Amino acid sequence: MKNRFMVVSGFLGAGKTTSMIAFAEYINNKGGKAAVIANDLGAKNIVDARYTDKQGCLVTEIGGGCICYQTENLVDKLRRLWDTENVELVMSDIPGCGIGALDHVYHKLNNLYPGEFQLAPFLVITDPERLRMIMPEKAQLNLPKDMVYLLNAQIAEADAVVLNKIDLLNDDEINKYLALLQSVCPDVPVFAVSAKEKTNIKDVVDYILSHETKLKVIDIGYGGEEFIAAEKKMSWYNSQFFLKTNDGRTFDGNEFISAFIEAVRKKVTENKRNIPHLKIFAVGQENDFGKASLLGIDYDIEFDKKIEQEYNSLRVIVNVRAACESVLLSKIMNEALDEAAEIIDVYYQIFFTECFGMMDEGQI
Ligand SMILES: Nc1nc2c(ncn2[C@@H]2O[C@H](COP(=O)(O)OP(=O)(O)O)[C@@H](O)[C@H]2O)c(=O)[nH]1
Ligand SMILES: [Mg+2]
Repeated sequence: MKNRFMVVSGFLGAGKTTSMIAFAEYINNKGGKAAVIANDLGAKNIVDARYTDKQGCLVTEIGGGCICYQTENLVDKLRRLWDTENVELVMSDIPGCGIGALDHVYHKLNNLYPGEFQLAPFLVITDPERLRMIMPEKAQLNLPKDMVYLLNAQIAEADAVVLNKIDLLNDDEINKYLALLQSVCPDVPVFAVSAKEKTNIKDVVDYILSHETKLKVIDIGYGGEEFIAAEKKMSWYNSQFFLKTNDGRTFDGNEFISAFIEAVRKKVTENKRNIPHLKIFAVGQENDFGKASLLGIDYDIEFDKKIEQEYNSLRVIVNVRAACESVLLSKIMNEALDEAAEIIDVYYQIFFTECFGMMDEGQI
């Protein structure tokens, strides 16, 4: 049996990580074994990798850039997973504003390592809320209009498309979105799932385990004007810090997370920018942890898990993908951390922080 590998693409917050966890769980429960690669542009401290691990999935982290540009590293990790862990499917996401992995991962693997990999259908996860940007109503979601190019280009690469988050939709809405996706990509199957509630996961898994990519050759305008316009708007911020009280008193980490996100939201809104995805992971003792997401300034904070206990110290990891210049984003994040720490009455020590624009000068 050849080694099966699948790329999972899709916009920031569409549910790539949640879907990969659901697929892996389904395969593992049936007595198989699946692994997830959490790929990110940040150097380290990837919330998705920590969260996937806490959900009981075998996970490997590939940081420091898209897997599009680390083929040898990717192949090395894949071989190791197959040799030492004997997995039947490895899935990797790509950073959520990324496009081009059909060429830069699938075609490259196929050309450079002929016969070694069985490439499962190139899967694209879509989020109904963001799809509204490309629906006839062309919803304005406070995201730069350049982002529409990314959404369309991502879908164009798909061998199969997943409409995720159907738990948030009624039947009419589901049909409306399915019709839209089918019209945008008429030759590929479209699945409707809820990765969160694990609805229809079997259908997708059965399909990806029994089909291969078509290795389409398409021009999605990679590197072109629209691509640059969209990528230029994006910045990444990652940090890891430690919170502590002065007097040993305990505090509620969930309150800190909320205060921090609200401070970020306020400042991003004032500056007329947006944050398509902010993730916070807080590590308590033993298996206690908290994880929250914000999918834009107009949405509620989503706690995927709340921290169960109060602590007098807490380690926190923050990942932000913003439609904002990196210098401004960095300032906003620093000020928001100060404000939240003051509200909860804790002090903080930062161990790691990075902030960069996708196209910043001087980046290595
Ligand atoms: N309601 C709902 N929320 C979901 C679903 N899948 C993911 N989410 C939420 O959407 C947010 C982003 O999901 P994530 O998997 O991190 O997206 P990614 O950026 O594409 O990897 C998280 O808060 C998830 O809990 C779903 O099927 N239904
Ligand atoms: Mg993710």
